[in-house]
Amino acid sequence: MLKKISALVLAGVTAVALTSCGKGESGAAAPGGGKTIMGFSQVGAESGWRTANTKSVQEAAKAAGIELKFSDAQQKQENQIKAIRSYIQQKVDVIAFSPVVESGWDTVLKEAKNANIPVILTDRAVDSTDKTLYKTFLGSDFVEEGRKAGKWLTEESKSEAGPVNIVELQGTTGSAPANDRKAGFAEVIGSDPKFKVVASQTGDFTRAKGKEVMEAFLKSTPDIDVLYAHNDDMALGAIEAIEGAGKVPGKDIKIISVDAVKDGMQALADGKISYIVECSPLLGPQLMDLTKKVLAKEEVPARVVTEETTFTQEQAKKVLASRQY
Ligand code: GZL
Repeated sequence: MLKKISALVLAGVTAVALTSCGKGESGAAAPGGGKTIMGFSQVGAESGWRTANTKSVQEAAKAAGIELKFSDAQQKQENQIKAIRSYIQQKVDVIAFSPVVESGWDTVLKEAKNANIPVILTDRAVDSTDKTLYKTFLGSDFVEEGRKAGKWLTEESKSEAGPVNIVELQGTTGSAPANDRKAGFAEVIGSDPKFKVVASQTGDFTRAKGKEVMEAFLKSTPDIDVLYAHNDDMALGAIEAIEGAGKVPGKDIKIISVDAVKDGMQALADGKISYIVECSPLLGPQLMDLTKKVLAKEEVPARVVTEETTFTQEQAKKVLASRQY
């Protein structure tokens, strides 16, 4: 009899140990019964890039055996903060998110830290000076993406005396990609006075807003030579506006874009876009690898930069069929 009771007690202790192994320091049983649970707050579904990024995260979580609690913030910071607080309440094992804008995160990240829940930044950065508020930041170097765009234009325009009139469709106001892609591009073209950014406004990373703002640029700004769009969706919207104004995109107005999503690469292959700087959304597998290391208390780099390239029209024609997104 005694043997039977001790076996049951042992089994009970083992079960509790197994369920609690899915929760960090606090040892509380993981609601998922032992599986690692990630709370993920996504920016929204504003672009082809975002859709591909969401797919990558969801598929990678499944492949890694990580239970994903996913929320779409519809590009609103307050929705992301609510989602993060909800994940803290649910005592998830780890929180990952792509901050829609750079500022305003310290309070909620301190709440996650106080709850012993590690946070991983993916895609976009925050401007918090307290680097202990998150374990690592996985994503592209947006300043470098802007520099690549500027370097291509500088080379492309080297035989032109100028002025080269540029309009710029910025990403979401206050977001890291908008701030940094603008800065990197300006850093490169700023050394040559022939380049004039004659108009610059946010198109919020969406096709519809990109079209609307480009229509306004075409009405108010004579002699546009170049459009620099911070993402393909805004570039594709601008193409509709340019064609609606009776001009030829890629010829009358050269277009430089960022992302290299399928529709953007098709427009590049068709000659409507002139050059695309790649920004890979396929961050899911690396995010899950980093998550496992963080939960195993292994050292992870403070910054993991995504590897990515650039595409000319000729290169786009060659790779279009094999693109993953
Ligand atoms: C960049 C990402 C940006 C994309 C846009 O990493 O945050 O947001 O460039 C997307 O297409 O909307």
